[in-house]
Amino acid sequence: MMTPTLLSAALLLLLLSGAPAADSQTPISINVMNSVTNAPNQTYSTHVVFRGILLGAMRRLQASNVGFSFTYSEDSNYGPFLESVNGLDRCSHDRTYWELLVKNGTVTADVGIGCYIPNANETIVLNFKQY
Ligand code: B12
Repeated sequence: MMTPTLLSAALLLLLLSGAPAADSQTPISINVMNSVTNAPNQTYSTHVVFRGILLGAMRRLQASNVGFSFTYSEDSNYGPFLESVNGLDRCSHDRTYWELLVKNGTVTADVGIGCYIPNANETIVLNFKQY
């Protein structure tokens, strides 16, 4: 049987080798598209921390003053709902919204910006769209 000292040393080794540091950076890109007007796309680079949410990366990007801005409202059931990107607001009257596409734009996310956890080097698409 392992002594308590050996057990602690083994646990420490496991922690040091396997788990990334809490502040490790996972690079991602955010691509802003407009399928209503076909305005030119804008692409930004940012990062999430280990297992961090997309909203964190969007806040970081906004704070870095590279021309990316966004607003969101809080839904009591589903959390943050993306309302505007770079000054362009969704509009109920025009039936427009900001769609969230993940996995390099190939998949419609089944959760919002407050729940989605991007993978390393993934491109996230924020697409202005009509429903
Ligand atoms: C209609 C609908 C929409 C419409 C809402 C506008 C409208 N007026 O029709 C539109 C097309 C805009 C929409 C968008 C999205 N939706 Co939606 N939507 C629904 C749906 C089918 C019905 C909601 C509803 O009308 N409820 C009845 C009304 C009376 O209740 P309500 O609380 O007022 O409803 C509001 C909220 O549900 C909110 N809402 C709708 N979708 C979402 C998504 C998120 C993340 C948030 C925070 C709020 C929210 O808008 C509704 C109208 O104001 C539900 C599924 C369902 N059957 O419930 C999915 C649902 C809520 N949506 C979902 C998702 C994932 C999205 C998107 C993230 C999809 C995407 N990848 O782009 C986006 C939101 C992106 C963003 N901008 O943040 C998921 C949420 C799951 C989760 N745990 O996060 C659901 C449950 C469907 C699913 N995939 O299972 N959606």
